Amino acid sequence: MRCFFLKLAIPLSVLLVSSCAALDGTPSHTDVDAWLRYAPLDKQVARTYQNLPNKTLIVGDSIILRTAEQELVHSATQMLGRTLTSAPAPDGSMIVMGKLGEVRVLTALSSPSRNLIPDAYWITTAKVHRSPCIVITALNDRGVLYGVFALLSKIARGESLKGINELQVPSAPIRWVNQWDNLDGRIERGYGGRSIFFSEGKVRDDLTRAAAYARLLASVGINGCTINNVNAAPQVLDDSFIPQIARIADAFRPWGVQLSISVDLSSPKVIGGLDTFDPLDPLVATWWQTKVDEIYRVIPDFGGIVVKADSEGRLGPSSYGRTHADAANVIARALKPHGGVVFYRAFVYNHHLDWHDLKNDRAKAAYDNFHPLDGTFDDHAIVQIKNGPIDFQVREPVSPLFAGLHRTNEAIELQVTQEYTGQQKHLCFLVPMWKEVLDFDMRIDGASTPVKDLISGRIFHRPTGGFIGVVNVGLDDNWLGSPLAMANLYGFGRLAWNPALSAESIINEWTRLTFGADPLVVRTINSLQLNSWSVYESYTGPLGAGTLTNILGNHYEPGPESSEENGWGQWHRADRQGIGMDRTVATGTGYIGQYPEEVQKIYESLASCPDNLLLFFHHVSYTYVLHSGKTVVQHVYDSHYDGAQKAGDFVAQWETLKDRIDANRYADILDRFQYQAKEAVVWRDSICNWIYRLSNIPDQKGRLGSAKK
Ligand code: GCW
Repeated sequence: MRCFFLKLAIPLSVLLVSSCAALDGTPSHTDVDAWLRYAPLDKQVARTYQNLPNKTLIVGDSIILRTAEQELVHSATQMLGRTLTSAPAPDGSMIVMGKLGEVRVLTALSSPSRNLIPDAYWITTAKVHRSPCIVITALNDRGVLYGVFALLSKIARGESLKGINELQVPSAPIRWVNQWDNLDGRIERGYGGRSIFFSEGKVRDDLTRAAAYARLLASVGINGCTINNVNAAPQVLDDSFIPQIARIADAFRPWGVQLSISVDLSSPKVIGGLDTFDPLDPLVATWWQTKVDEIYRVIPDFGGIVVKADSEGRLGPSSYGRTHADAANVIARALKPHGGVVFYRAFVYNHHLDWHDLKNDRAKAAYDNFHPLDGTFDDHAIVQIKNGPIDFQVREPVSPLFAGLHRTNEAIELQVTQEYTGQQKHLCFLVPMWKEVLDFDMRIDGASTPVKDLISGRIFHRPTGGFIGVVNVGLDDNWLGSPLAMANLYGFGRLAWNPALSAESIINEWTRLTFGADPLVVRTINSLQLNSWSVYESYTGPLGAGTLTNILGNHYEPGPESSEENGWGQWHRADRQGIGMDRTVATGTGYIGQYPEEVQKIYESLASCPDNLLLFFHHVSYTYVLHSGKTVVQHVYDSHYDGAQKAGDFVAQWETLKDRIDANRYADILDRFQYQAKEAVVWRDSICNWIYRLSNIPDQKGRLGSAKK
């Protein structure tokens, strides 16, 4: 195989992360390229781009613009089978890239259809010295890079560029990922190998994968990455560590990805030599300011700081009787002069709750802790809120805190790494779930107030806000440990950019980019992905019971009993009479009272509570009849048998793709589906057996033979 783009002046970093594709159309890939494989197009499709200029021109100069041009030259060359080259000056028909003001010096552009904002891009056509050109422009360099990726994505998917005039605006300024990497190289809840950043307490010498990660992130518009675990080691702020982190920022910079770090709130004491970390102590404030200034000296585009405090054993402001706002603000004030932000996580709860007390409820914790502080956080602080009130379960209602902060910036935290949803061993495409969360209408004051517009800051006119994805990619070739799971990372980025996109259109893009245009391949993979969340839910945790996994161990195997009778508060309250948490205002924990009135009404009444969240909100008998007409216990049996059957069917669906995709990926994914099919049966039998033991009510269809012990 001959690597065509070797002839071009491509920097080593780009070469190292790129696949060397055959020009004869033979599919070739490396997993590392994920959806950026840019496979050579079918000759006929390639011909439809014959009018695409062969020359590129950047107007202005910056590292990001140069990256954009190199990406365009090498990727378009690879797909189209003809050489694009960078022109030093205007020269006939070209693809012109640059900031709007600078491009306008070269050519008279019409007005964009909407106002551009930072990171938005506009791809249009114009004449430069009478030659027709494609123009990719934006207010900032990063926007130009995003425009280049958008153009390449269109070509890769065979979309026409005729008369292109497209302006895309991101939904929110914050579109970040978090990595839970430890400095020793392990990753908390990571299923894709060791850290791409750290090894043995140091930043890795070879940061090739960090650069490749930034490229993937930039391709879907993600503009920030927090590199270390929220359970942060204080050493990350050591004077000797900061220059090491700066090397990672250097790897990110060409792709416009801002680096940020998680810190331990007790750092002023633990590594700073002070005898306190009280956020209201002036010495502590000075310590944070000095530390942040030191970081900006070596990382001028540093993004900010993430804080997990007073949660799961982490120290926090409660040590000094201070509030979360006090803790967030001391760091926010240090960051403000540099334009950085602090993300303060709302995942604060007591994990020693008394389970005997039926009024206790972990789900109430975020709202109880943060709602009273609304309006006391600085503008450079953002409260980072997990999508649900518990912890990334397969189904939860949305966190009521999204509606509980009107004078505070907020960001939603979604989990790309499948901690409770099959750990990349089971297929579980999460975009349909995230869509439900983002589209959920909180009905604040009876008005339309969907979560996506609350987090963007649009509803309450907040200066900032947005999206955080906990990703946890690792050194494995396919990043997340499974090729199909990469659709979740792609989907997270696309939704953060535009939450109005449908799950169908997102997966359709991803499949075409990753597997090509064969209609059967596209149809089959799209359908597998789109069905996977509901299938996973049906054989693991239906009716809003939460994932019935082993919460004390690996969060993977079935283990419903592990949730009960301990302080973690993930109770199902399942006994011989019934199952479910009574979270009503009338008789339960009162959690439902944290929602705006119209939403409260829906959940409080059994008549209007949706079946899929019934056990989250209500304690009912096993014979309670659902809206579907089935009893709870029969639904559990049916859903587990149905789900396991569907997971088994995934194998046959995949087998229809034999010889239609490359043999390696075909075989690898087949193995995974075969494994999942077996695991789904283990889940089915385990949960059916459990509910039978509790309820003593047999399956009407007499299927419990294999399950009943
Ligand atoms: O769900 C829990 C995870 C922890 C994680 C924590 C958090 C980083 O099991 O591993 O810790 O959430 O989000 O802080």
